[in-house]
Amino acid sequence: MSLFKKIFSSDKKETLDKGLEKSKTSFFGKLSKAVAGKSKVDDEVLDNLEEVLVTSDVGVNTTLKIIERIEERVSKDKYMGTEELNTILREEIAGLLSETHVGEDADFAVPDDKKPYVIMVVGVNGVGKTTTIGKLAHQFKNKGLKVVLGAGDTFRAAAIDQLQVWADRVDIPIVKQKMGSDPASVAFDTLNSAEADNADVVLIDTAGRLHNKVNLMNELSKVKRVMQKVVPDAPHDVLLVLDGSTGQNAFEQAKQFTKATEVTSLAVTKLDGTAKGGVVIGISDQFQIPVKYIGVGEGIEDLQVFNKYEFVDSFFKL
Ligand SMILES: Nc1nc2c(ncn2[C@@H]2O[C@H](COP(=O)(O)OP(=O)(O)O)[C@@H](O)[C@H]2O)c(=O)[nH]1
Ligand SMILES: [Mg+2]
Repeated sequence: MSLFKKIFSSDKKETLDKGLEKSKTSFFGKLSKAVAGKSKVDDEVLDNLEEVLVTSDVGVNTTLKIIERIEERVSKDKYMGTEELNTILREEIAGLLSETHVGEDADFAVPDDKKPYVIMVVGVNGVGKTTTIGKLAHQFKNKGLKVVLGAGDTFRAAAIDQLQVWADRVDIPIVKQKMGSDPASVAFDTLNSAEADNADVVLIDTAGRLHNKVNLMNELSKVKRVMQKVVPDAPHDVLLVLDGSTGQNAFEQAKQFTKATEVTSLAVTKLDGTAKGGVVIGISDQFQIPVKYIGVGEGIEDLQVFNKYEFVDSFFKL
């Protein structure tokens, strides 16, 4: 418990609690019903718990894993009461979650031995890529980092304009070309400009066309290859953005993108608009890719570094 205390900054906790309001009220309501009138964890409680986890979009595989672990603990500790179930469930879920930042460093940061540090942001249309880039740029800038944006979603004019709006808002440079131009060429220009300006972080937006896996794969590989002409080990991070409110669909997208390119981290957005925040638990367990950021609103401050303790704590708080 003291660990929890240490890593929580109270401001951030408040926004996280608020952002996850829907998820946690729903999860808690269901969990309370699952154990109502029961004094000990028996098969019926476990069945109900299974249903709660599945309907919170934790996913079938991860749910079964959690249930198995709880069963194991129940069989060792024959008279486990329902009030202990909460604590144990929490422990098991926290144990499942992979995470990138631990403890005091749970903050927006990039390794300082890579300059510029290149983040390529991928994901299907509408999941929140551009918004997440804007919010991230804002956080990095606040940390004193020099940030450059690359408008690599050249598919729609509106996509370029939208990134421009964020660049103006955060007051940082953007590199762009006309609609329909080659995304790899935009990425190339962006990296050159970042090197010339001695920038610390580059965020590259991409188009999210998933209609054809081979096309997607080719396009992303080309963007990578061309970037490597400027920065040989770029991209340092391929951040896949998933819309947390789409539940099982987010799992499907994660499956497709991890097949098309090497995804190194995840951002799960729109957790404020869903009662199904459990998707974060299932996705990090199933894909073994760390969830780095979570989006809890449309505003510039509504992005958080994902921290499993805070998340689980928020999820389980009434
Ligand atoms: N409620 C909420 N809306 C979000 C969040 N992230 C993005 N959005 C909204 O989702 C919509 C699509 O976002 P956009 O960044 O354009 O997605 P893109 O097509 O992947 O670039 C916009 O209306 C955003 O304001 C979030 O965390 N919460
Ligand atoms: Mg976009």
